[in-house]
Amino acid sequence: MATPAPGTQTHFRTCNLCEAMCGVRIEVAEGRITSIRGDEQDPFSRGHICPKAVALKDLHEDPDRLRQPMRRTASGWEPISWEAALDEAAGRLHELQHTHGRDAVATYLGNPTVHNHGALLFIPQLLRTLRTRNSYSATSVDQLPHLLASYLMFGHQLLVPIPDLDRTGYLLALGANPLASNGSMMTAPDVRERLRAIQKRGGRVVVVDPRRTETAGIADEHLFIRPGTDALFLFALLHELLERPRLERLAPFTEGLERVRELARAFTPERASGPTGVPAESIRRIAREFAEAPAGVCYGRVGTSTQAFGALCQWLINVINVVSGNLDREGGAMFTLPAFDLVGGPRALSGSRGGFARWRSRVRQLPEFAGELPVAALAEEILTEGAGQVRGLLTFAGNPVLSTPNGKQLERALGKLDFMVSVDPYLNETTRHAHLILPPPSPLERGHYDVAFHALAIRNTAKYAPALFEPGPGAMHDWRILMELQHRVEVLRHGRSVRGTLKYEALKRMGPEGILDVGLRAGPYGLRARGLRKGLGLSALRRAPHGVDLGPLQPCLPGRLANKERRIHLAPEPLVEDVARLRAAFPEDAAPPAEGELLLIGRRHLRDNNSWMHNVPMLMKGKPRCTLMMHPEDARALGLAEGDEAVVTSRVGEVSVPVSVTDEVMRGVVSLPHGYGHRRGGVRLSVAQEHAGASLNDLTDDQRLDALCGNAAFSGVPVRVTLSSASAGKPPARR
Ligand SMILES: Nc1nc2c(c(=O)[nH]1)N[C@H]1C(S)=C(S)[C@@H](COP(=O)(O)OP(=O)(O)OC[C@H]3O[C@@H](n4cnc5c(=O)[nH]c(N)nc54)[C@H](O)[C@@H]3O)O[C@H]1N2
Ligand SMILES: Nc1nc2c(c(=O)[nH]1)N[C@H]1C(S)=C(S)[C@@H](COP(=O)(O)OP(=O)(O)OC[C@H]3O[C@@H](n4cnc5c(=O)[nH]c(N)nc54)[C@H](O)[C@@H]3O)O[C@H]1N2
Ligand code: SF4
Ligand SMILES: [Mo]
Repeated sequence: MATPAPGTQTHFRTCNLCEAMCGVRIEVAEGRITSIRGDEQDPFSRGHICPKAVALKDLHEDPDRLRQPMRRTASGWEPISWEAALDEAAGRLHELQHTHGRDAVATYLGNPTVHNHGALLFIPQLLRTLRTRNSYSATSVDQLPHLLASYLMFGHQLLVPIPDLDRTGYLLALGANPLASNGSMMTAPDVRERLRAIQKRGGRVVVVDPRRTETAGIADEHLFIRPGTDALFLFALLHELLERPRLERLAPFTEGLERVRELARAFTPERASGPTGVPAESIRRIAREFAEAPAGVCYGRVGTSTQAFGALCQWLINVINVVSGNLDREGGAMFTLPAFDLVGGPRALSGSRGGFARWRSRVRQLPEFAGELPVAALAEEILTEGAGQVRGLLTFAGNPVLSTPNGKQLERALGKLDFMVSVDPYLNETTRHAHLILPPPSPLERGHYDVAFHALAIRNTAKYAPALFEPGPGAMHDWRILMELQHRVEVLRHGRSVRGTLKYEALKRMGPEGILDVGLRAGPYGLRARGLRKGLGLSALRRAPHGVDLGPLQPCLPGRLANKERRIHLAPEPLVEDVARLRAAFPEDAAPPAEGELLLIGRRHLRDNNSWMHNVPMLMKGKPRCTLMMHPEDARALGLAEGDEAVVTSRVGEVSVPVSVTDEVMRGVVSLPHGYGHRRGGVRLSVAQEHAGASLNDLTDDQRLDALCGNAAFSGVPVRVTLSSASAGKPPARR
């Protein structure tokens, strides 16, 4: 390791940009970052980082990043004071709720919320105060099916089984591309090396994906699957595994095996093979290999979640892990025991267990989950008049115009709101519709602890990093913004009270670090486990700047099951009932897919991060990434060649993008990344606008959902593709 130059300070942190929790080593000289590297002493990430880590510097220094509250006026955006901004925001939200009822104000929480312990710990109070049924988040364009399956089967939405990657002998991965995403609901820094290690141990990695992804590229086997048909594949696999179920130690506390057996009976590999495109022999062989592996794990992520049968997929994946004896066993799918425990900790610090369909959305009757409605309903709740119509919106760390289905419609809806406030560091496609933008400081100006991702990691670890820089004099942290809004609304509603003031002052003094400390001390490695002096708290973490390793995941069932009866429910009623919908969607005598029909899927690139990191120049170098991948035979049939501009049309919209011809995607499937589409007026993202691309979510459909839980069904949107008039007429070679 090179010795830093004199005057240089070295800081150790966790990168907060994706779920991998890589340790970074940041050198600072004279207040400026001079280098960002992997922290080789981090016991979990062992020095690994990806190209996005260096963006921590660019984000911190980005001149487009807002540094004070902004107010939209007839003549443009004007800076205003925090006091005035918070008063106005709280005042308008309160007024709308007072006049039109609680549900007139909606909230939307985006992905970075989960990477920010201050936000995570302070959001619940604001939501409890607003108490609107119109509460939305990125959950319903992402992992809602996982949470629903965990809630129904294990009693807690956050009791999510995690692949025990470092000890497994067989990884069957569906709809996940961890080599690009760095792993999701499977925090595993340096996932490439960890997958290689499975192979070195003599194990196998099998990838099921409509695209031969980067992960498929290093796997032992890749199977193409038609988008949206994974539930059939999984049922067929289950059908085979049920010939010799091995529940072993799970048997005494597992219910519903017979019910599952009845349901799976009809789903033979032959039945699945037509619609999925996976040969029946392959399904049988994989079932055999999986059953015979010393320990194996089936894992499905975004591709199996954001589809019409997403909840069935996540349920079936859990069932497969149970009946093969792989749940809660080394090398299988295991549960974490994080230091800040949202599942088994004290109630005041716990995440909600969940809750399903206790109410429904006003317009389309979509079900609630854990207090939230599916975000695909947000636009219609704003646009449809009547009692309970949404008139005000708070967005927090989200860009739903680019990240939720039918973004164009949502954009139209945002323009109709009486009031909108966004807590966000950027003036982007969503926040430009706000009346007020309240920007937090950069991530390097706050402490960091991964409350969420330690709970989803393949190993129990804990790590805290203090702020690297002091926030500027006029800065206000996310948690503080949330708290100030909450307090102001409370005071407007009920007047000042001694109790309210004391609570406000106490929380302000504690801050997120104070709550974190209490949560750690109350947690499984805290006071109870190790006593006052040795118990893990914030001070112990401060003394361990590279993080603390708490060991591999441990079997913990039935004790950790969170339902009253402490049982695994293999056949929860809502999921069992939904199987009829699967049967109806794929009748046995179904006609083969129509010639010329193309199904659109998404993709992620290592250098992107959803919609919000396209303003980092370094990450945008090289060939444009927002291209439509298309199989050579489909391209030929449509008269399209590499680089042609194609017009892609779906039920809801149309975009124009360059074609990239590749047999990486299966025939009949086209792929476009999400998070692009920055060429909209009024945004302040100078670099992103030069690499604007088109938004995938101008094509995805707010009416295509997983009908059971309302999660967006992004996978397999039917589209038409034609040569754009701009490209037509030019010979392919020179187009
Ligand atoms: N078609 C299609 N659509 C998808 C997906 C897909 O695979 N296909 N993926 C979906 C998934 S998995 C997700 S999670 C969603 C993400 O959806 P969103 O969360 O709505 O979108 P992001 O692009 O992550 O936007 C994050 C926003 O947070 C802001 N931000 C960044 N850091 C902070 C911070 O510290 N504090 C605050 N207050 N704001 C911050 C950024 O400026 C940006 O505006 O997109 C979904 N959309
Ligand atoms: N570089 C980068 N990293 C990220 C993000 C990012 O935007 N960029 N986003 C972060 C977020 S918010 C999340 S949630 C995670 C997501 O992490 P992953 O789930 O690993 O994300 P993807 O790379 O989108 O992988 C989804 C895969 O599903 C495939 N797929 C699409 N439809 C289907 C289908 O019907 N069936 C099957 N079997 N496969 C299908 C796609 O081809 C794709 O390869 O990544 C996180 N990490
Ligand atoms: S993999 Fe994720 S956590 Fe690691 S450096 Fe890259 S963005 Fe950061
Ligand atoms: Mo996500």
